[in-house]
Amino acid sequence: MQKIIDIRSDTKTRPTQVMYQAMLKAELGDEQNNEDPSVLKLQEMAAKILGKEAALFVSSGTMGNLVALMTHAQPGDSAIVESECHIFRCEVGGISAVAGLMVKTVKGINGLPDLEELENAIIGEGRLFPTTKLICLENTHNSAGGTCISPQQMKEIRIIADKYGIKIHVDGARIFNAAIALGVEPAELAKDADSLQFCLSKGLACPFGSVLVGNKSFIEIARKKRQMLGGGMRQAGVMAAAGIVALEEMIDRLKEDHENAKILAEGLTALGMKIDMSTVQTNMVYFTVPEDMIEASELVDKLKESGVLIGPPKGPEKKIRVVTHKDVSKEDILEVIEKVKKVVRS
Ligand code: TLP
Repeated sequence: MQKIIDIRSDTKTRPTQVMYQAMLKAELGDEQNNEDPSVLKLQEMAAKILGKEAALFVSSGTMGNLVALMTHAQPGDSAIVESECHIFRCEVGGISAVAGLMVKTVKGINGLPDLEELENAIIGEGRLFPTTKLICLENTHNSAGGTCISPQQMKEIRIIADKYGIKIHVDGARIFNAAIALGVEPAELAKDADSLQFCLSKGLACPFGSVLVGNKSFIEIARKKRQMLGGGMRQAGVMAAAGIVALEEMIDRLKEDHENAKILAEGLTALGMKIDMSTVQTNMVYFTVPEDMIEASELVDKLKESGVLIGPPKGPEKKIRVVTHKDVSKEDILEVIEKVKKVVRS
């Protein structure tokens, strides 16, 4: 069988053997009744790592974000989001359709909203107004290239939020990538947020789940919102067990993914691909194929034939995303570069 190198996303990662063993042996209970010891342990660990009082295990990043939106704000309120963020672009409009929020978008640079524009977008109290109750940030920022928001930048946004009594939610699907890249504790990145969700199912290699963290009263309401969405679980410790392994063993190794992304970005640049290297901060590389080289979709198809799966070209620039993760080694990355070379030079 042909070897496949799948770098379309870090969501493609498979559980480790240690995870499978932990899942087999997990202590279980009725999660909806708060009786699953493995889920309780995962939540406790997650809250501690992110420096928050409490946590809630949820099925996905999308569910974690939606529950947070519904907990912080009421239908008819508004939320400010960076214009290219996942919540706005890739969560089926749940922010409006389910949470009932008006959305104001603010342009970002490397995923960080412009502070002046952010402040100008705030809608105050008033009988006629959809008052701004929430600012949503994304760290790392997926479509900006896996770019990081630093603790200092978080602080600057906190100052604006506090001036108007607004909450901050972080879509921290890849918050541990940000922490590793910035060389800070994950809690430093969560300190100025009221809530944060991170995904276990991306670079951390779990088959399932995200965790939402915040203070006790926030998590209490979030638990009820999760129930409303049908997200209350039963013997979810089977999945939480993998999450516990992820938090214990899978965070530090993310630096390998970042190193591999750099190698890949440099290799692709040397072949003539256009890459903004300033955005290659974590495990993602976005590149554009020069028009006179090969059609972007043809490159994707030809690589697929040779066993390399990369993201489809997107947008007017036909940008292609590749994401490094634990199931691709440095050797695999070098093989990818060689295969791209073969395609573009043939
Ligand atoms: N991102 C996925 C999907 O868009 C396909 C990917 O491959 O990158 N926030 C961010 C920043 C994300 O990147 C994602 C998923 C989510 C939230 C949603 O997480 P899930 O898929 O668990 O609902």
